[in-house]
Amino acid sequence: MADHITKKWWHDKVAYQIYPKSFYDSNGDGIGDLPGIISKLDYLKDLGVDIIWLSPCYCSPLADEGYDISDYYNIDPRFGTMADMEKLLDEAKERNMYILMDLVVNHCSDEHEWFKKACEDPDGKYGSFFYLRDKKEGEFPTNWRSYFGGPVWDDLPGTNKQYLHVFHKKQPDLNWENPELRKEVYKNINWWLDKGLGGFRIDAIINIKKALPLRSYDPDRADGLCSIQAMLREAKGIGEYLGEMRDCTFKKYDAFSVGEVFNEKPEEIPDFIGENGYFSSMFDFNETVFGSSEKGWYDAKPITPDDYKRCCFESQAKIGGIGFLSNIIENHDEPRGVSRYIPEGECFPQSKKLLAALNFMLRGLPFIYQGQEIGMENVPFSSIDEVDDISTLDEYQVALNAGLSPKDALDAVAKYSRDNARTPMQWSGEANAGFTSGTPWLKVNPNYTSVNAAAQMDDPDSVRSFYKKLIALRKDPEYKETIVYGALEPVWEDRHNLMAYYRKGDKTLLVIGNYQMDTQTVTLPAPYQRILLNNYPDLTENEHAITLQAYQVLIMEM
Ligand code: TEU
Ligand code: CA
Repeated sequence: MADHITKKWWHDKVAYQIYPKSFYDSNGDGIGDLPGIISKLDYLKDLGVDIIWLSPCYCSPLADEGYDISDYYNIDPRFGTMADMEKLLDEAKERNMYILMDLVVNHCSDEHEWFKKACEDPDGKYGSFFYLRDKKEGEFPTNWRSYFGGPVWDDLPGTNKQYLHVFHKKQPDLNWENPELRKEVYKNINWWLDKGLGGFRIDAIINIKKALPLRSYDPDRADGLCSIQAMLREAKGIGEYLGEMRDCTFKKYDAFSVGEVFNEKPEEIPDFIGENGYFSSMFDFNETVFGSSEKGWYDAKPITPDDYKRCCFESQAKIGGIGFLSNIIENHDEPRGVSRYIPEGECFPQSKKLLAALNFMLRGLPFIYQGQEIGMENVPFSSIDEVDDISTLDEYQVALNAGLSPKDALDAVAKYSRDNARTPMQWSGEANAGFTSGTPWLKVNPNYTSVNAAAQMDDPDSVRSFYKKLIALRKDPEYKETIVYGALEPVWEDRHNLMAYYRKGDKTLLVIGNYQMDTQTVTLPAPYQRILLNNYPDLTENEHAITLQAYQVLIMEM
């Protein structure tokens, strides 16, 4: 399998996502910042991290927490200065680490200079950087519903036109049909790569290609609007732009790029992440989108261990040896994975480690989201007033409109709120979880007294220590080739609450997890040679039969 793949510098790496606002606050203003990140590089190095993806820290009004950029060439003063960014790049390099920034170019902020100029002269150069349409009374140009609720059209201030925003109204969509706009984007990417960036995570990129001419689709809710998906299903030819972007930027630098790609068709996978694909990798969202409903979060169906297994194996089969998925348990848009993928009431260190091992050993690039390595959990929200995230606020309203009581609406959206992942990183059991000496911008999860990094650093049985062992195993010269390049082969697929697979390269490894509280006995097809990792101190064996304890997970060499 490895034979036909050209080896790349990033294949054997381990990545870690930082949400700067919530990682570590160095100056007591309650907001995480770049100097804070620099001061924690050794913590990440100790864990074994190679690549760090920073969620946006460019100048931004923070309407969508930085995913609304008003200046692509500067750091927002709340996060630090360009000198801090340069220092971060230097310090990372010294530790053989790579920094990725977030490339948010489906849209910019309505406070970006381009947008201001478009308002001043909608028929001029910058007007054509956006999607503008003449305003008609009582009718929008199309009936699309924004991802954050409401119509995608708003008045272009000071004009008789309207502009398109598939996300928030402070995030006007950029017009990728315009070669001048594309040139500006590539210029910016190269400017950052010249500074020594390792690459980019590429935000919401499937949205850059609109089906033209823009038109309405059948409404799918009582609001008379339709999901953006209806339009995206019809949009053809995104590859032209993505290929051009690759050739004008990443390729020249051998940079790493990971795309936020949803809904790719199986036949498109080689174009996206094959040899000379548009991106080095793309995220696997099969597990995160499972159970989602067209109606909204309130109607989503929870995922069971068997569903989780099926989703992982489906993605693995789809990609095969074509390229490398980036595997996640959570990110800044999702609830905490341990609260989502482990049935309610069963979240404890062993089950957290099981989830870690099952995900980490999949073929692909492991991405860890800040706090995942210490087993951070969802937040117990007691009021919608505690929520900051615009997406959750919208979904709460959708739930109320559907007739849910305020309490039921809160319970329903709390499970999926993006704020679950955005509470401050829990560094210690001290005030504010050691995140800030001031008042944190978002309430700290009250469980920080028991779940925090300080308590786990020197405990060999902690969740963090388990992650550290998983990372070390991936880098072990004995097993690296197999873990990075080896094929994945599911076993006992139909067994309830058992997730097991082989990784086959120059070695054969068996990963096996008992995804439940009850014990489960499995007869191994052959004796194993050794156990490489076990989340329990021992293993119950009888000839070839092993009996797994509650949420016991093993990595064995066969
Ligand atoms: O997310 C894109 C996206 O489509 C979603 O993840 C989803 O619609 C949203 O999270 C609904 O809750 C990216 C970023 O990851 C996200 O943080 C930004 O808000 C969004 O793009 C806009 O830039
Ligand atoms: Ca700060």
